[in-house]
Amino acid sequence: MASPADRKQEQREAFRADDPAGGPLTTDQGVEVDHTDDSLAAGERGPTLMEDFHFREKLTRFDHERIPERVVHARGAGAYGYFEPYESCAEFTRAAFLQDPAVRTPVFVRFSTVQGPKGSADTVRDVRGFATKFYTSEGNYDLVGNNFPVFFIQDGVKFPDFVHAVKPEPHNDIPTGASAHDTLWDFVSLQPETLHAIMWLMSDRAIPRSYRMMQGFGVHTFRFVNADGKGTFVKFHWKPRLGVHSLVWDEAQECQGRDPDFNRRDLWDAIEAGEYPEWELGVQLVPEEDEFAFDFDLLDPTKIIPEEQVPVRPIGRMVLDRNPENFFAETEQVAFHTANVVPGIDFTNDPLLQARNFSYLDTQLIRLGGPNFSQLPVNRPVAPVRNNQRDGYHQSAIHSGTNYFPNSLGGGCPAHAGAGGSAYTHYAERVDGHKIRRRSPSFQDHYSQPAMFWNSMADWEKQHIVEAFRFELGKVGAMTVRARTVEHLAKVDGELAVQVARGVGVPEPAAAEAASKSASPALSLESLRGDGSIRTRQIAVLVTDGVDAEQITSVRERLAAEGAVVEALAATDGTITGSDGETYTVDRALPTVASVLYDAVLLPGGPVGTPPTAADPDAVRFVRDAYRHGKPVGALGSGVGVLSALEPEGLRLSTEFQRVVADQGVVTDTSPGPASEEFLNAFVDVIAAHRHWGRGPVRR
Ligand code: HDE
Repeated sequence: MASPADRKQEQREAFRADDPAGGPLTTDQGVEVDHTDDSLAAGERGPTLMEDFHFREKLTRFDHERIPERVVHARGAGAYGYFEPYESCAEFTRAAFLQDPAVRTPVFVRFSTVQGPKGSADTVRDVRGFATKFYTSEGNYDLVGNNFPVFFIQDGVKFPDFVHAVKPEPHNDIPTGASAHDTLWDFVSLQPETLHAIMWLMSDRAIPRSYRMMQGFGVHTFRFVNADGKGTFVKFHWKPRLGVHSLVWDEAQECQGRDPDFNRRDLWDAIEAGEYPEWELGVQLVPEEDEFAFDFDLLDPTKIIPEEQVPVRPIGRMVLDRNPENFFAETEQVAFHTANVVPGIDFTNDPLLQARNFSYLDTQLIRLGGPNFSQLPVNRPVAPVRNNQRDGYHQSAIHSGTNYFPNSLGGGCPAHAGAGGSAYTHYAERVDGHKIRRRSPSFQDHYSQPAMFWNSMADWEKQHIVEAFRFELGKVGAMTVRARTVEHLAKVDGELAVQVARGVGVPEPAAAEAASKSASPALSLESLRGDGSIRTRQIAVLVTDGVDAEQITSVRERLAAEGAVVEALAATDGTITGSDGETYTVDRALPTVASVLYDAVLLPGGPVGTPPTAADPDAVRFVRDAYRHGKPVGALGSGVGVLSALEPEGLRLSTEFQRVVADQGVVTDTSPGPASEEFLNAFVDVIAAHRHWGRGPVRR
């Protein structure tokens, strides 16, 4: 098999084959074009001539540049990388890419939002797609997952209904990228199987800080099959090394305007900077004998297996280390399909999975314009392809020889691989039953797991969920829909329902017990801090002329050593003059950025008694927003004055020299000069914690 480096090179060449750099402009037929600034006309002011084949070709090609966007998951960002297993998984699966820690399998991953069109904003409240194509030696394996472990419906026949309901409303195509509208909530209120995924959607998981900081889940129960043909149920989990972190709703909304590309820019920039995102692949394994050992059905995609019940076993890691060369060729044309499996990985009878196994190939036939899309470089397996499938739109292979089987004229090729060897063998599950159109009774409990999710949340997470329900239902015009949804919430948890009812003006339901008292601590963001590092966090340092240069340098050096990205922001671009008389480069002008684009802010001081940035309304707003969004704030020397001017309620600030105070994620030290070790340690700690909840208001 080609090494990842060879594969990279091969893919690059595949793209460049038609695009040799350096030569003159040509037509698609390779005829050189003298220039492309004027069309051929009959005289200087005369009509354009049909004869101008270059003009016609150029316009025609342009007119046909667009292909249909994905019917869901239209907006995405992708990257290449590799996967390597920690050890052989032969006991459970014969999949070749899960056997040898020395073998790296190339991957392409596409992250996406679901509801919005290709040009919508990144930070909407939505599920995120997390689809991985493994180019294994045995053929392509696609793990087409999401950042939620459960889905909204149990049977794929309802998928068009669900998607119609969540997509913009049909009469006016509003809202873009948002779930806060009548048709979605009408559907939800009539379809309680959606409730578990809805709880996730209302949680902070639906507004990730970064694609690099979210989990991925295969959702369905799949099946591993080992070389002896023994099956084991398996659920797939991706865990990000940097931990799981989210935005707060207010900033997510502001981000939609400040930087609609917030998540994909973050992915791109990190990879360009050599900060390769990394996830651990984990599996929950359930022996076949235990199929009925749970109080839910393993085939029901609206259920999780709590990690406390079946621990997640880490089996390998994935690193994304290369951005695509061309968005359209790779990220847009990549075609995932749940039915792309390799020997050792098989399906279960999850009805949602079975539907997906039909839908993905079907959608690609129209989206990519015919059956030959697997020849596109991003989709092409590294394993050899030999079969009698022929022709069709956009065929780029030149097949020779016979095209049928059996044949003798072609030497009997391609021959059958034969059972038992390296060929894919479908798991010999026994199936029998009557044809019925009815949901299994084992799929009927729609409230226990949403309740478990709710019970597992920290207080601040519960608060955010209540606020999200209030926002979403508050946007729903039909009061009957609001009320019906709250009635369902009452069956999940009485307190949740009461809190939501109060916010959206519907009758409070009678107090009810939680549908389940169980909790799974692994579901809370509190338990998903990752490696606890501050790598790639974006830290803004607000500077102005006269700023204490020693302070900036000491903080910059330490944060950079920890892997954070530090940017100096000033009222205008160019340079500022520090207290030492030296000039320092400004990274960005404040009016071009906003606090929502950073993870933390530092306010250095100036000459004693002068809060240098206090006079700049952009700087004051920046700090106020960072504070309101729970972000770490550091202030040194007279910089502390900017913070105290905001009169933060109940917050303790440093008031005397040489005294570091850390309170609610705000670290202050009024001392002039370089930041002390104590200050730096405390500032790094509060950045690592990401957000700090429960702060009181600040002066507006
Ligand atoms: Fe998808 N889904 N889906 N889906 N899905 C598509 O395929 C579908 C479901 C997911 O980055 C489509 O190529 C059905 C669950 C991702 O290119 C389409 C059902 C999960 C992506 C389709 C589901 C997903 C898609 C649209 C219910 C998480 C983006 C374009 C039976 C486990 C992949 C395309 C990418 C894309 C169908 C439910 C994840 C129409 C019928 C559950 C990440 O084929």
